[in-house]
Amino acid sequence: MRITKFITAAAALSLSATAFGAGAHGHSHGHGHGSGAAIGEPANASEATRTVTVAMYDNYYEPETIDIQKGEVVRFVVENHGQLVHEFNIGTADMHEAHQQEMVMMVEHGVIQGGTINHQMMEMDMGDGHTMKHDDPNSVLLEPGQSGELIWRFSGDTTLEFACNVPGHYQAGMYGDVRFQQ
Ligand SMILES: [Cu+2]
Repeated sequence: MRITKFITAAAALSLSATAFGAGAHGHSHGHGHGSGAAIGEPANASEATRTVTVAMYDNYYEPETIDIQKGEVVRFVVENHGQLVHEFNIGTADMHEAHQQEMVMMVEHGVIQGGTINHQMMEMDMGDGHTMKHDDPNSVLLEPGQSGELIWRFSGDTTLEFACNVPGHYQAGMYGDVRFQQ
């Protein structure tokens, strides 16, 4: 009992220390102030000037590179043609790395099992008011045969990749470059 309490306190302490450090030095990865503007932001379909279709396979994208104008609003139609659950996520390499750790937990808790997403498990309270819900505005997570949409306004201020953060997929090469045009 005492040990459990100690671990909880230590974890809380290291968490807040991390948060403080991140804020103080301005390194936030998608959840803090400022970073949203750097990677861009979600937009409305009516603002999009073109549609880009992205096909997902096991484990790669088609196309592998997407050319974007700075400030452009693009409507992505994402189709999962594979046998596994895949994600289309727009972010920096650091953001993808952080998100991969979250997705390892989703697999460990049975939220993602090969080709299926357990939505019931996703809604479950993990004990501290947090759920395994996957509702990041810069990401779509799809089962085989599903398709989804993501409308994104690109700022062009930072180097971006699109990536699948389902465990092992990024490592297998499931990412591509966003190439900004001058
Ligand atoms: Cu994938």
